[in-house]
Amino acid sequence: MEKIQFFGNKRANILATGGSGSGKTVAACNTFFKMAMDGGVALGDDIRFDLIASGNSAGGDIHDFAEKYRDMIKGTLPVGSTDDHIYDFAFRRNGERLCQIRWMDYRGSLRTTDYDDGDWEHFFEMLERATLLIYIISGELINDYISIKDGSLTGEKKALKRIDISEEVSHINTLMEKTKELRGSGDETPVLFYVTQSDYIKYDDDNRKLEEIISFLRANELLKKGRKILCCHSTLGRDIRLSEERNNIVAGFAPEGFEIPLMLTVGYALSEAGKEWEQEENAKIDAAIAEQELAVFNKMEKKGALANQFQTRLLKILKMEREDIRRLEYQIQKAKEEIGELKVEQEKMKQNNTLKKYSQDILNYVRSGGYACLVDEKGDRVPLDEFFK
Ligand SMILES: Nc1nc2c(ncn2[C@@H]2O[C@H](COP(=O)(O)OP(=O)(O)OP(=O)(O)O)[C@@H](O)[C@H]2O)c(=O)[nH]1
Ligand SMILES: [Mg+2]
Repeated sequence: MEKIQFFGNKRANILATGGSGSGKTVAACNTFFKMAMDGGVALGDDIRFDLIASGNSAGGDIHDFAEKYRDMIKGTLPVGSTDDHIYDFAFRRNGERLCQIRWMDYRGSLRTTDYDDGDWEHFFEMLERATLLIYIISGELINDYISIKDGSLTGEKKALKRIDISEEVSHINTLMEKTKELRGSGDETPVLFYVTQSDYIKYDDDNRKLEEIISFLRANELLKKGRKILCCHSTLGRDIRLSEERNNIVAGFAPEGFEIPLMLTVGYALSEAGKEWEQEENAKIDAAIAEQELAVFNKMEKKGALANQFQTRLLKILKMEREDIRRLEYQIQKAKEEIGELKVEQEKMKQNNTLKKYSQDILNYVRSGGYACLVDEKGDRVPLDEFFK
């Protein structure tokens, strides 16, 4: 097995912000099962990624997730959360632990009133440390936006849906401002707009869904400058049918896309850790190269001074001095060779940056699914590869 070359555990923090009923708990549970069942997810024949529960409450967490998942298979959806919950996971690649993950699933009621000071502190702490800034938008809202745009919603219904959209956008803007306050205005943490319940979007094609999500973001001025902006979507089933109260699944349970926010988060964390490691190694090798270059410079000066001396004195060079020059020439040659070897080592080190390589594998996995895209501040699509650069 390949050896990991970083020091200590890399960490990723996940906080997907969204209102009550936006699908946070469904997302946590389905992500866990997608990544824990059948040995996780695969990239080609040789690479597998999976998730294990870790930490003191691992046993209880697995049990809770299993209960919820069993209920969903039998047709019952989770009731709204009454408490916040922190999950600890370890992300693995071919059985090797790569990254510790802390995932906060909070009760969306924080948008109403029942959060006390302690709850807020907890939430803000997570907002400050989250690896990506994830904003959940319901697929139903995106569909309302489409229906307003294409004229299929009119009159009072349209007016009401416009308020719903504006309420949601206001929440996101407020959160964005709060995040800036906590992390400083120079913060460049990437933003992920995560559309849950994407079965509500009237177009089945994934690309079309993503186009409509981007159109929504553009129309509502949510594409901020100076940041990488990602979009993705998930659903409990493309053709899912729920009961009228929406607490039961009538047919079509076939979850899709839930692992994508996790994969994007871990990929980004590993790529940042890889960059950090490379910078540290580079600095060490750069220092060694500078030392050798200084040695070459000093010896050239000494050699120059000796040669100069003979010329000005018009003396014949002494045997002892000739040996001095030869010794200096030899040392200069050796130092130059050493510099060459250090430069080769530097190149090799960059190629052996396994953290970057692993993050690239994760990106390749995400790209193969078509549930996510990267856009610039104008909303134009950019190749997903640019995300980790
Ligand atoms: N159609 C559809 N409905 C979904 C999907 N995911 C979640 N829902 C609906 O959304 C409801 C709430 O999902 P939760 O995951 O409990 O939402 P939450 O964000 O955790 O809500 P709180 O815990 O109250 O903050 C579910 O009971 C379903 O009715 C989906 O992919 N498709
Ligand atoms: Mg919940």
